[in-house]
Amino acid sequence: LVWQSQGNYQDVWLDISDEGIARIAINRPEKRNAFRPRTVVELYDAFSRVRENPAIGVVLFTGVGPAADGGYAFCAGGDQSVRGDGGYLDEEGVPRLNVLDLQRLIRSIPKVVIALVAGYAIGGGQVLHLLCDLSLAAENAQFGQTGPRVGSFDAGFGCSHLARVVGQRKAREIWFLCRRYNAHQALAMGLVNEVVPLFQLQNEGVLWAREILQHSPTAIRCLKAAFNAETDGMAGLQELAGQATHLFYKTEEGKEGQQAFIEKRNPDFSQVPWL
Ligand code: 2NE
Repeated sequence: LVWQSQGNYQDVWLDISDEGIARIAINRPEKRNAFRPRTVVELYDAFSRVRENPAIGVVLFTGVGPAADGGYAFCAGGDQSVRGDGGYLDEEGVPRLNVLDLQRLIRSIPKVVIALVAGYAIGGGQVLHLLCDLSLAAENAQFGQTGPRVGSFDAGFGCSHLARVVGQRKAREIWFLCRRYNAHQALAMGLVNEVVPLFQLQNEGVLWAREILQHSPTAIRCLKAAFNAETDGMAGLQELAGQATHLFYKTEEGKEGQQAFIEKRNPDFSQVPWL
């Protein structure tokens, strides 16, 4: 697999492969890949670039590591050292952490996002991993919430989607007790799809991606939208509806409507059966 680096980021790596796979990594290993506002802006930009690239079908989302002290992390959540009055402060001193926008982008991007978790996925980092379509954990992965301990919480997808993935009892345990869970515990509760040795994590992600990439892009895109539609209310239905409109535009029937407008004539749908 040949990777080509893209973007001019400080906190993030974006690599595009020649096989339809992108890799996005948080690059703050000395902070266990905790995100600050800049990190979120850059992640949003990287995911948006990938969204616009029709050659890419699968995104591997991970954290750079190990750090100089040998520690691994997918992401340790919000960077507590930049938390000020009203939230996480950006370089202008404004609380501007658009991580909820990023969560929605990961959910709505019409490609498969696979989290590759080595080390810690804690707090907002655990939520980001949760919102990926699939999650592969290295043997050293550790998951958990700390919000009630550090004065924070995610009452959005971080609760509702977690409860859908692991069940109400386990989700409440995770948030109320703030314990840590190892990779095998995470597998047992359905939080991850598979546990693999650390050295094999990226390879495994590439194997899963290659398998997905053999399948129909339209089917995968519509299925992802369908899974979201079931849980995301009107916004979820909107995504699925967008896929339906996209398919309709490709039909003779859809094209006739547009062509008739351009040619300033009445559309002729007489050949279209009322199935
Ligand atoms: C992640 C964890 C368990 C790792 O522990 P360990 O022992 O392996 O490493 P250590 O020494 O704690 O951390 C290494 C360096 O990373 C920094 C640490 O401060 C340390 O830096 P130095 O002291 O060496 O300079 N670091 C790690 N996590 C950080 C963070 N989140 N912010 C800033 N610096 C961080 C352990 O480090 C840990 O428990 N981290 C904190 C996890 C946490 O509480 N995250 C925030 C949850 S709230 C949240 O993410 C959130 C939300 O609830 C709602 C909306 C948005 C965000």
